[in-house]
Amino acid sequence: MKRREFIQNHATSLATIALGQTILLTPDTAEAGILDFLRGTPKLYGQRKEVRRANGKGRKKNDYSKATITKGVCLNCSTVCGIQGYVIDGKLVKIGGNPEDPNNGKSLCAKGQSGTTINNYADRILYPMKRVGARGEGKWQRITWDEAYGMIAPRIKKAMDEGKPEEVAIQIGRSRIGEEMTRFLNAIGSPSLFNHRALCSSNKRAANYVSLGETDWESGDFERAKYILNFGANFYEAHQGAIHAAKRIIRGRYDNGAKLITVDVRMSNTAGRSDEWLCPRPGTDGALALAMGNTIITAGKHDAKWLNTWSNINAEELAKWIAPYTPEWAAGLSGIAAEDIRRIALEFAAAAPRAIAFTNRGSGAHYNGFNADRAVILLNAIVGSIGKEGGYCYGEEPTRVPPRVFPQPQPIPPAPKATSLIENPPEWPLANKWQRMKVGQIVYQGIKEGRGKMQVYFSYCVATPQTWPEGRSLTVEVLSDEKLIPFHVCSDIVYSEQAHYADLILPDATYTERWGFDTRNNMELRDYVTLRQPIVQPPAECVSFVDSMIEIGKRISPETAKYFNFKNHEDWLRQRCGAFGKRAEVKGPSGTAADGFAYMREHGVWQDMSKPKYYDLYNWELSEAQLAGTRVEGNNILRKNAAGKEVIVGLMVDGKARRGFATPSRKFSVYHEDIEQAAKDRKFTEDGGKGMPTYFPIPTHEKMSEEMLHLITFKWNVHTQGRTQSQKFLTEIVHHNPMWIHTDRANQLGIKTGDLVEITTYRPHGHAMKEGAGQVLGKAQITAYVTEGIHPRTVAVSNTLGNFFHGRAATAQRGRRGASAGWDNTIETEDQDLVDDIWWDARKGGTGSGYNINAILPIQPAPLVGMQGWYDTVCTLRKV
Ligand SMILES: Nc1nc2c(c(=O)[nH]1)N[C@H]1C(S)=C(S)[C@@H](COP(=O)(O)OP(=O)(O)OC[C@H]3O[C@@H](n4cnc5c(=O)[nH]c(N)nc54)[C@H](O)[C@@H]3O)O[C@H]1N2
Ligand SMILES: Nc1nc2c(c(=O)[nH]1)N[C@H]1C(S)=C(S)[C@@H](COP(=O)(O)OP(=O)(O)OC[C@H]3O[C@@H](n4cnc5c(=O)[nH]c(N)nc54)[C@H](O)[C@@H]3O)O[C@H]1N2
Ligand code: SF4
Ligand SMILES: [Mo]
Repeated sequence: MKRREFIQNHATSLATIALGQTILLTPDTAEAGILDFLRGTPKLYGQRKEVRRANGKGRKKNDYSKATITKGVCLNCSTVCGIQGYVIDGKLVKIGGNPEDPNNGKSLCAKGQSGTTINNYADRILYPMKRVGARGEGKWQRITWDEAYGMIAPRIKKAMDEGKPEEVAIQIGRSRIGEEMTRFLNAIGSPSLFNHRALCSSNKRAANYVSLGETDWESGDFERAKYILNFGANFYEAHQGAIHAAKRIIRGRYDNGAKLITVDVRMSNTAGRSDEWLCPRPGTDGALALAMGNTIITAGKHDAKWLNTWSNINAEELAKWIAPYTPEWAAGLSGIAAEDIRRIALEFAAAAPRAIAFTNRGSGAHYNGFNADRAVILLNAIVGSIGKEGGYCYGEEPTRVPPRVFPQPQPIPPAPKATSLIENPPEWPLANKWQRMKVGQIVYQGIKEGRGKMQVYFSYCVATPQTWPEGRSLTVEVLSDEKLIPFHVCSDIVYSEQAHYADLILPDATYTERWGFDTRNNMELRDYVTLRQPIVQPPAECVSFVDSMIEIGKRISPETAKYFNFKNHEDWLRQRCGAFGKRAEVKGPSGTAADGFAYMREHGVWQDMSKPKYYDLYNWELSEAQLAGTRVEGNNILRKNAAGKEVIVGLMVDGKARRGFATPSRKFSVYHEDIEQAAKDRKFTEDGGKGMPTYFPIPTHEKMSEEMLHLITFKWNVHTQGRTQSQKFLTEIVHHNPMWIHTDRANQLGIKTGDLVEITTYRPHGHAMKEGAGQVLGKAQITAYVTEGIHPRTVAVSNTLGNFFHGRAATAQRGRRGASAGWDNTIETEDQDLVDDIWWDARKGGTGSGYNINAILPIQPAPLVGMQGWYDTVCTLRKV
């Protein structure tokens, strides 16, 4: 085949590839808009020329009374809403909320409803494929699953035989199969699970663990709150519990008269729907929170009794320590008037305990974000709203499927003995302290520097060239290098940014075609577990990645096979329902795993009603059974020796044995010894070295010249990172992401909406990653959107768009999929919308597929915890 013919086939003919046939899947000249962007000269802001055939002529209306309804779990974002799918004639035609789901009930967002487009997606990968050209050239050959497994299992065995199991690694994004991944890697003996948490929310998670001891996530009792103080969560559009929080906050506001204050550097949809919007300078949320705490304590409106009983720093000590953080001091840093800081702080205190101060990535995705989030959580302690009705609540281990109810099948592989400097980099001692959060953004740097070798590198549910900082430079450089990554197996559902750099592509089942248990924090303050089950069967040769892992595990060696003693993922989950089948609420006829599994299939969810709601969890009295064998030692702490291990079980308060917080002091931790120690070990002095929540300026911001601006990113309501761009209805709504710039700065620079602007970004200053500080990282040209709705010193570009791959909707490539042999008729033959209606195609006068700003965002892990300081980037602008 000549190159030209390959190009004609292009990515659009993926579904039609025959066994043994070769295909070229690389961006061609047709995608000039995108390639131009890479070279820094994108097409200008185009106009929509052709009108969509919007009348829906010839489309059949669905009769939902004829539909089969199956429960499942959405995964178009990490909120994991319970869903029910409506299937007519074997096709998933509609997705609604699972009314039994305690978190979202019947509510779903637009992305959730778009889930019907991913199964019949005409640009989907349907067969295993191996690379036949050079890495990244895009030349693929269809192979059988047997061949694919035959390429993987012996390579893993070789690494194990050489005593280097850590050289088998899995890179994951929003996966929701953590337990399955862990079993697979533990069976091999590898610790190398590289996850996304440092790119996502590890500062917030660490702040919750430090303060509360047992959870990474709060479950604010929003519905009953009177005052909601939101530091940088955009829950009307994004947030890990978007629907869950938003619907309760709406009820709180409209049924309960709650006031909502949003701190954001940009007029997000959440800020716009709040009673007040505070727009500080980026990275100063921690200063605001501390000054609010100062105001409350100075005015004597704090809950001294709560602090003296439950905090490891009493009210008097706290008052002394917080004294320097005055509203005037915070006003100087943030630009928010001291009188507003005072007023809001006192309103917050007056509403307590029905008052919640909480965070998300706006406060957390910074160099000082761990401390900012600790300071915000502290506000709840100061007013005594922790665990109270209408306050800052949380549950026990809310983000794990409870093993007491759904135990893993035996034998369970032991934790690996091997270690990996990439998985656990010593520069960030708090990254893996409470939870394996890792420092995902330095994985490629680590591989490049030879901190760890890779023999087999899996990627799953991740699109690092798109979603990681320096995604188009360092990330692609390492992914392309066959010496650094000799064998890359990518599991995906479409030919993605990640798949393009693989050696083997495994076509996965989508979240409406596969199995899994899932859970997250429950806003109803009870443990709950959901079941993801196939609503429809996967098309062609798509296989759920967990089933592939089981098959690989069985093929490596008898030693690994023994840990995969089940037929498939479905069987594995059924086996986990043994104890569950005996529970009273299941009421099965046989009291077996089959009954438990049938219950989960029918309801899609189980909620533990046997315990009270988790209000005042720390104040729960210990039962006789829990008290057995305990002794009281130093600071009223209850300890016991359980199977040779010393454990802390509670706290004596006013002569009663209470559960307390799961911290070393058994109290809410304002101070934390692990932080003090970690800072000392790493010679990190900027936080004052006292283990207390504090504010310190972001070094990169300290060094900004007058012409420099903050560059932040944000999430769209209809898109999720690297996952939704291929979904035509969502991409039809949002496919363009111009740079927001404030009117004043735009006027200064002579920039109008629609003008082309060149952004230059710079490498950060600061602890642990010092190389090249202050140097230019990259340049990109992008169109401007002038607005009052952003901080005057800040520009903002949404992440998510600017795809090179992911099919026609994502790359804005209108036209036919090439026809060739091997078409599988179990899926739709062609999608006319993709053929005719991609009106945003730049070649037809549209705006194209947008910009991938991650190409020019620097890697910048925060001190100690290692979270990516996404919103610390600085830039300069030039009108083109
Ligand atoms: N600039 C900037 N960058 C960011 C962020 C930001 O705010 N700003 N946010 C960060 C955050 S919070 C996160 S969590 C990360 C997430 O980053 P990623 O984990 O990379 O993104 P996802 O969207 O979760 O995953 C995208 C990939 O999963 C594939 N996929 C989708 N469904 C399936 C499936 O069923 N099976 C398989 N095997 N693959 C599937 C998609 O095709 C795509 O290739 O991005 C980070 N990147
Ligand atoms: N629609 C949609 N929903 C999603 C996702 C998605 O991609 N799209 N992703 C899911 C995932 S993985 C995650 S982690 C969550 C993230 O959910 P969120 O944290 O709610 O969303 P982000 O857009 O990452 O950041 C929130 C806000 O921070 C603001 N911000 C930037 N700098 C600052 C600052 O210094 N201070 C303050 N106060 N605000 C600042 C931005 O303008 C933005 O509006 O969303 C989840 N849900
Ligand atoms: S918030 Fe939307 S996309 Fe996210 S899980 Fe829920 S319905 Fe799905
Ligand atoms: Mo995330």
